[in-house]
Parts: sequence; structure tokens; C-alpha cells
Amino acid sequence: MTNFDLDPHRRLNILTGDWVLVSPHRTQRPWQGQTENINIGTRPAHDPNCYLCSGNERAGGVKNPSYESTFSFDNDFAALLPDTLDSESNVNDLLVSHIESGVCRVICFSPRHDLTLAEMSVSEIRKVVDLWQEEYLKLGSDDSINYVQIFENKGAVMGCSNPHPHGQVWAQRSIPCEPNRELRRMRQHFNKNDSPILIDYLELEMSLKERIVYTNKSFAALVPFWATWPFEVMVLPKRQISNLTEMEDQEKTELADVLRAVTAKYDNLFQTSFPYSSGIHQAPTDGMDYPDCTFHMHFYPPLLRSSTVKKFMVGYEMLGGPQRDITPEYSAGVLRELPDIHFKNDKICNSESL
Ligand code: H2U
Ligand code: ZN
Repeated sequence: MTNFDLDPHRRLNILTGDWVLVSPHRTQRPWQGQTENINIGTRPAHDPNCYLCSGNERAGGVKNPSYESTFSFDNDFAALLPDTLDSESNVNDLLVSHIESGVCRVICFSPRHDLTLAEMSVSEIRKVVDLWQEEYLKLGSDDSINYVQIFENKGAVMGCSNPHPHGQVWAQRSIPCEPNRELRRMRQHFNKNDSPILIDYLELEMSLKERIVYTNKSFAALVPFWATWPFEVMVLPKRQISNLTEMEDQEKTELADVLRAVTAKYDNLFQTSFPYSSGIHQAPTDGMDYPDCTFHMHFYPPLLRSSTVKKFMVGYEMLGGPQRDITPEYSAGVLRELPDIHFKNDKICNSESL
């Protein structure tokens, strides 16, 4: 029987089929609760030089409207272009390519340059959820769009170009690699068990409790059993929902609540504006039914020990596969215990209370 706290072991990522190497013995006390470089930072509510702030001019010369909650627009430097002619090329199965078409959008979460999801209210985040739904519906209804990838890249360390709270939507003809791998595994499980893999998984996690970080009536946030990043989190609905359009009004508000809680806990962990890449995986928009695919969100944050010490996916990870020292159970315990009220709004949450 594996001792998950001591023995090096591999864990299966049931969504991708990959394995992660867990080496808990490498460190007796992985994290001692110290915080450093408290990086509260001050930004103006409106920055005249920000291309995402309301009323400002963007790089291409277009002026943003004076928006008051959320705002989305076509990316001025889009990675995908619509209306490309479909064509394939293949040289001896060695040089294989396929023309891709699509649309890239940028979504501003708030007109406030100085906020992030972590500091926004549930009702403000709810407007972001509504916009995600609108974009998914609108972009996905185009016959040439088969997948709508919604994501957020937050923090300079993640290559984010602007601290203004924003995310992106890339909608394209093909299903991208990551969701495609997951969809295959979801279908396999459904065919075998007649139930969606993530619904079965969440049921098990809710009974075990050790990896649960936060729950409300409709959603749960947990550190997956196979998490790769030190404080990776997955957000799952408690009932089968394959995409954003299937959510009831109350569920959209509860999704906003779980996003607020996870991002506030993240900021509280090292008392910093916690960087991450996050995104939604949901049903493709290719006109097929996906009873096996459960809407979910991934949060992949790079930080390991402090606001400045990040995990590098290098060496063995690049050549062999992902590896971690602190266990997902340990990380989940730390995140669970942290307040879900942002430290800037809560005087009780200071470095001593960590
Ligand atoms: P990131 O911060 O994650 O890099 O996203 C910002 C996006 O905003 C990026 O894709 C786009 C960039 O192309 N952008 C515009 O569409 N217009 C601008 O004026 C600047 C940046
Ligand atoms: Zn701004």
C-alpha cells in the first residue's frame, strides 16, 4: 500500500492519460508559511496609458468605449484569422499541416485597472461569466467554429502583457490538443460506465474531502489527485453541465462565487497578486451532443514557496514528465485553511495568521 506522504509514486491524470511523479520524501517540511516581499502594489483605477482601460486608444488606433462593467473586442493582433481557405498538405506523412481558421477576442473583466478577479465582487464576476457565455454562444454558432477556448493569463511571470483584468477567447475550426485529449478520455469513461468521468470523480472527492478547497451549492474547487503545479486547482460543477449555456441563473452566480473564493485564497497564500493561467474546458461547438463532457475550469499557477519562488517545468519535466514534491493533499489543506476574503479587505488575514 502506497504511503502517499512518504513513498515516491506516480499518479494518473485521468483526463489526459499522463502520469505525474510525486516525491514527497524530498522535503520534510515543504513550506514553512513564511511570506516575503509583500507585494500589494498600487495601480490607478484608470491608467491613461493602458490599452484596455475604458475610453483609451488601443495599439491599432481603435478607441475603447467608456464601458462600465465588461467589454470584449476582436484581438488587434489575432493569432487566428477567419475565412482562410481550408487546405491540407502532407509530404510522406513527415511534413503534415492543415490551414486553420478562427477568431480571437479579448475580454476586459472590469473598467477598473487596479482590480483582479480576486478583488472583484460576486456580482461583478457574474458579469464576466455572462460574457463568457455570450461569447461561447455567439462564436460557437458559426459553422466553421468547432471549439471556443476561454482563458486568462494573469501576471507578468505568465507572460501577461498588461495588469488590467482581462482574459481571452480563441475560437477555431479544430479542437485544440488539450481539450481533445480530455474529450477522448471522457468518452471512453462514459462508454464504459454510462456516467461522466468528472461527475464520478467529484463524487469520490466530496466523500474523501482531503483535496477539496472550497464548495458552494453548485460547484467545488479542489486540487486534483494528479495535480502537476504546486497549487493547481480544478473547478467542477456538482451536476452534469456540458457547457456554459446549460447553467441556471443561480449556477452562474455560484460559479462567480467559487472564482472569487479561489482567486482570493491564491492572493492570500503569499500575500501577492497570484499569477496563473486558467481556462474553461467544455463541450465543442461542432453540433454534436456531449453527455460525457463536463464543463470545468483549470487553474495552473507557477508559484511554489513564496511570491517570488516559482516552480520551473524544466529538466526531468521537459525530458521525462511532470514531477512535484509537496503532495496535492498538502496543497489542498493549505488553500482550504486560507480565508476566502481577500487580504486587502481583511485585517485579520496577515502574515502571522498564515
Ligand atoms: P495578454 O496580456 O495575455 O498578452 O493578452 C492581451 C491581448 O491583447 C494580446 O493577445 C491584445 C494582444 O494581442 N491587444 C490588442 O488586441 N490590442 C491592443 O491594443 C494591445 C493588445
Ligand atoms: Zn487599464
